[in-house]
Amino acid sequence: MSTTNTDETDEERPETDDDELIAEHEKQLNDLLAEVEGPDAPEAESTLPSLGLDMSRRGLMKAGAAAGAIGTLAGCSGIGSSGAATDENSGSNDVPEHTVAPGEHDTYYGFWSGGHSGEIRVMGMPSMRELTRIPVFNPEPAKGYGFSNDTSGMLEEAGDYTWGDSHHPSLSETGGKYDGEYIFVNDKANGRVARVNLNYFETDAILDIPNVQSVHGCCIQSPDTNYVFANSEFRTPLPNDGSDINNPDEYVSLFSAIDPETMDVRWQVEVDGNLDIVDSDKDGRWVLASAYNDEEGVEIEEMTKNDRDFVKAFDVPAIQELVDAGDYREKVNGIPIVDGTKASSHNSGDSPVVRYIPTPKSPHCVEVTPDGNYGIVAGKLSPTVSIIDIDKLDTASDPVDTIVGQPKLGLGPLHTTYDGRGHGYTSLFIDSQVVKWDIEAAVNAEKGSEEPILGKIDVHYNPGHIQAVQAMSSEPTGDWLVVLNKLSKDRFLPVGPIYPDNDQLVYIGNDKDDDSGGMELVSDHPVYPEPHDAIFAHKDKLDPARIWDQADYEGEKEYIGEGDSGVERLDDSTVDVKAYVKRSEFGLRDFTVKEGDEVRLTATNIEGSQDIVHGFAIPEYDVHLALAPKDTREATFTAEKPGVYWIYCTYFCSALHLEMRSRMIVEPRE
Ligand code: RUQ
Ligand code: CUA
Repeated sequence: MSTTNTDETDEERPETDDDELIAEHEKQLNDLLAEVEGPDAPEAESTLPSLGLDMSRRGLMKAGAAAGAIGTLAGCSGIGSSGAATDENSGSNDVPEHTVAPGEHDTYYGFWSGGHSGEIRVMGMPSMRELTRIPVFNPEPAKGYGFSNDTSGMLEEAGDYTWGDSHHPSLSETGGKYDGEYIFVNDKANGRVARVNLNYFETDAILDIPNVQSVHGCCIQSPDTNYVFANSEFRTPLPNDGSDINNPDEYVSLFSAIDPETMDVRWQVEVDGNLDIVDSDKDGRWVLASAYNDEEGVEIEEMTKNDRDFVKAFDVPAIQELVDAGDYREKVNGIPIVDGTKASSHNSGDSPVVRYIPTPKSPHCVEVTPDGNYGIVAGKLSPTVSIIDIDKLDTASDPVDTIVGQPKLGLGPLHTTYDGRGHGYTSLFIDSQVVKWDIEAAVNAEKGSEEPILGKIDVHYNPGHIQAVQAMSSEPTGDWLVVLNKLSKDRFLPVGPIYPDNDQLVYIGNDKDDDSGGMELVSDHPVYPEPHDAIFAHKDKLDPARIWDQADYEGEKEYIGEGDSGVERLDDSTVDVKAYVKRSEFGLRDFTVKEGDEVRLTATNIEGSQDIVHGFAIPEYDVHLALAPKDTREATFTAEKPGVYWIYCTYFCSALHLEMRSRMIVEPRE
């Protein structure tokens, strides 16, 4: 539909002071507009005050299409050759600055799941500058993650995998608003959910969910984060212990409710079909899960056979009541399993605890609108999205009646996000476009109508997730949106056969009656595979610590102050080593242990100045602690090899950083 992109999309409009040339172009454009629209044509809706140029995209498109004049325009010296004024993506005068000047801060935090790089990436928005990374499912040396006893112990207890596939980050909420406390994110690969503490920007818990294999959908319960929900995508035998292996009919998908404080599973619900993505309503009652394999097939042809799959709507308080009353089928691995299948007695009466809503076809995501009125299910193999009226989940006698709209948006709809002004923005994977549409218009239109479409833009290429700022909360800001494109093809310098993905920033603050509906693509950002999804919060929603507060680990780890360094032999084969760390010294200039000793090292960075981090690295022992100010970490290892091992600091902390050294001496045992 639209042709809004060129290869120069991320270039800034160059300033020009050639007023004469501009005036001439302005005249040409106005002449064209007059020719196309007649003398009564309305004033073009956007102006270019800095250039004194009255030119709208719509005007251009119309002029171009009707008069075949795009070529003429592009041929104009100055405009076409500069790639500026005819560049439709940066052609708006009223897109706010998206670059951030040196020393200035971004307005928003963006948290990207890292996909199979297993992490969370933190970006500033709208600059899209990467601020940091938070390792979650993978050991990561820069932050000493997986190298200190607490972090390596956490990874070991969570299955001891060395990788994960982080998919759907959810910010914790209080009263429907992001409270800046936690991010929860799932591991699609190993069926886990992790919690990231946003005071320290550090993963503080990982739950390996029993009875499930792959967790795809993950969300918090709005409005107060009383649960975290996780959908198992791959159907497996229950328990998966060798029984029913050749009996796919007996495989199940489970909906898990997790306690966000203890990070334990409270209960699981078995359903028919599978479970894909999940989102919560805004009132703490219904949770909607999409599904694409109600055929319960194990091969692709089987999985895509039917024209409909069932969205499952879970009545969470009702399920919790069943569990509290002991009204569940059995416990497997200690977890109460509630029967949520279609044939379950809990689903037979007027108030089913799981409603099965048929939607076309192998649908992908479900995202609830910020006002909590609708759950929008993208059709994936159908060009439609289905609008589920959440109030009707309680009242409709036939689940089909909960679907109150089904606009036809384009090919391969995957995800939808919101601006809080009544618009949906849906990614179209196959069309490589974003479509903007009017939600209430879609409710009022015939099913299958294209009327609700307000505009489309091309994106590059094959978008998956799409997220606008704070769109998952009740407070969308309606200004920026990011499209996470799976392919980048020709957009960047080639870097070998594994290409970066392409995250594109789009401004959505202008609602315009043009081909794009006012959407403006403003920048491209190559990203390391595969940022899967993202969530954004205003910077005022977070208040991260600048240095550690030792009270936060008191009782768990010892703070090693300036006078506390030393070596203590506990028994013949165990040695305690304690060292403070500061610029530019380790509290122990050296220490001696015996071959075969278990060394229990505790180190504290006693500095109070922010941003002075020290590393505690012991070559050949795989020891690396990253010590932020006032932080303490422990590492336990066996001193297997006699010799001298230099200890050094990995963070460049002072002019004497290279000299900041110590020695571990391992004496041969007689
Ligand atoms: S799902 S690309 Cu893994 Cu988030 Cu839709
Ligand atoms: Cu401490 Cu470098």
